[in-house]
Amino acid sequence: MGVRVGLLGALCIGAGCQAILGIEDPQIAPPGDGPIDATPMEEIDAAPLPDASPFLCTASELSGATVTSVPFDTRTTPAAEVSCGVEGPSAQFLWTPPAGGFYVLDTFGSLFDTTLAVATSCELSDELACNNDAAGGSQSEVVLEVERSAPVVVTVGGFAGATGTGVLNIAPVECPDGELTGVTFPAELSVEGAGDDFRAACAVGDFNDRAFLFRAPSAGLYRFSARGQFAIALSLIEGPRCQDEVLVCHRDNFASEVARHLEEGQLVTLQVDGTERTGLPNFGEDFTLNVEQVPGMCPQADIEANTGTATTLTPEHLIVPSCGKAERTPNADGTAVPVPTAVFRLRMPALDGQLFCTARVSLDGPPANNFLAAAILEDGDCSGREFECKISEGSPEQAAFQLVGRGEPYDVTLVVSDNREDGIGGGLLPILVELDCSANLASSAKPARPEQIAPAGN
Ligand SMILES: [Ca+2]
Ligand SMILES: [Ca+2]
Ligand SMILES: [Ca+2]
Repeated sequence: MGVRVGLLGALCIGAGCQAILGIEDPQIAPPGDGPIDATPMEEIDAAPLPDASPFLCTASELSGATVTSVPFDTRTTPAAEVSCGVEGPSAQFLWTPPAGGFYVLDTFGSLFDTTLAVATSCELSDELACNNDAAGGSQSEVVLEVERSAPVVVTVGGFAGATGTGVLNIAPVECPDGELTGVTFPAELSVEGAGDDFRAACAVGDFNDRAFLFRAPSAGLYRFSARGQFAIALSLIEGPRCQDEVLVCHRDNFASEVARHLEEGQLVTLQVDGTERTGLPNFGEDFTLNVEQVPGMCPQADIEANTGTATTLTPEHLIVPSCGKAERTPNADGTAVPVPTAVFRLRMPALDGQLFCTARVSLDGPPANNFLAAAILEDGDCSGREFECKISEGSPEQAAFQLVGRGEPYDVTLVVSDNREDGIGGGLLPILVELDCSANLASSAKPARPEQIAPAGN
C-alpha cells in the first residue's frame, strides 16, 4: 500500500493530484505565475540583516566576487520553502553583494527543472524575488537590486520536488550603465567614447551608444526626447536591463521621442544609439536629452465596439507612433514644433480567437498623401509596448488594424499623429476613429447552435 502511494506521489505532478493523493493545497504555482513578474520592478527592503548568525537555514557563504558561478547538488540537501514552487530539497547560499546595483541571478546550465528565490533571511516572508521558469526553459532567473554588503539568501530548488545538479550564476547588470536620477533636464550628453555596445531595436548600422536607467518618481505620462548632432534611435525598455522587452523604439534624422505612462517607482531603460541619417552625414556625437512628465489625460477618449468618433488631432502632444515624426518645421524661422496627436482607448469586446474587429483611423476629408501615422499599443492606459505602426494611405485615406479576439474583453491604446512634412496648409487634421466589429460581433453573439458553429465547407 505504502509503495503504491509513494509511486503515485512520484508520478503525480500538478493540482489535479490533490484529490488523488488526498492532500490539501500543495501550493504548486503554475510555471511563470510566481511573483517574479512584479518583483524586479520593486524596490527591495534593504534593511540590513542583524548579522549572519540568525540564519537558521544551511546557507553556505559565497565569495564576494562580482561575478560568480557555483555548482550545487540538491539530491541530498534539506528542504526549503519558496513562493514559486513546492517545499523541497534545496541548496542555499549566503551572498553578500560586493557592490550595490542590479544583478542577474540564474540557474542556466542546470540539469533539472529549478526554482530560484532570493530573500533577506531564511524566512519565506522575507523573500524579495522568486522565479521558476525563465527564457522559455525550465531554468530560473531573477533580476533585482541589492545594496552593497547587505547579505541575501539565495535558494535554488527543484520545481515540484525535482532534484539534481546545477549551477548558480550571479553577475551584475552591465547595460544600462548610467542612471537618470538626479539629472537636470535638458541634459547635454555625448556618445563620444561611449562604445558601440548594442544596436537599439530600430537602429541601422553600428554607432556608439549609451543606456540609462530611469525610475519614475510618480505615476504619469513620461516623454523622453533626444536631439543630436547625429541621427538617434531612442529605445524605451520595460525593466532595468537592456535585454528586457522593448516598449517602443523611435528614430528620426533630427528629433527622436518616446513616451509612456509609468507607475510610481517603475524602472525603465532608455537606450540612445546612433543610426544612419537619411540623406545627410552625422556630424558629431553630442546630444541633448530631455525627460519630462506630460500633463493631460492619456488616453483622451474611449471607443467602444461598433462606434466611432470624429475629432481633430489636437496641439496637445502626447505619444508619437514609432513610424511617425516627433516634430515638423512649419515656420520660416525654422522653429520646429511638436506634431499634433490624439490618443484613444479601444475597448475590444469578448470574441473568440477566430474573430476580430477592425480599428480604423481615416482622414475625415479629401484623400491626401500619408497625412496620418497610427499605432496600437498593448493595454488601454498608454503604458504598453507598441504592436504595429502604420502610415495612412488609399482612398479614403486610412490606417487600419485587425484586433483579434481573446475570449474576453481587453483594451488597447490607439495613438495617432499628424504625419505631414510641414504645417503648410495648416489647421488641425479632422479624423474619424472607428472600432468596427460589425461582421464578427453579430455572429459571436448568436446562440451557439451546432449548425452555426460548423465552419462553412466542412
Ligand atoms: Ca523551473
Ligand atoms: Ca550601437
Ligand atoms: Ca555604449
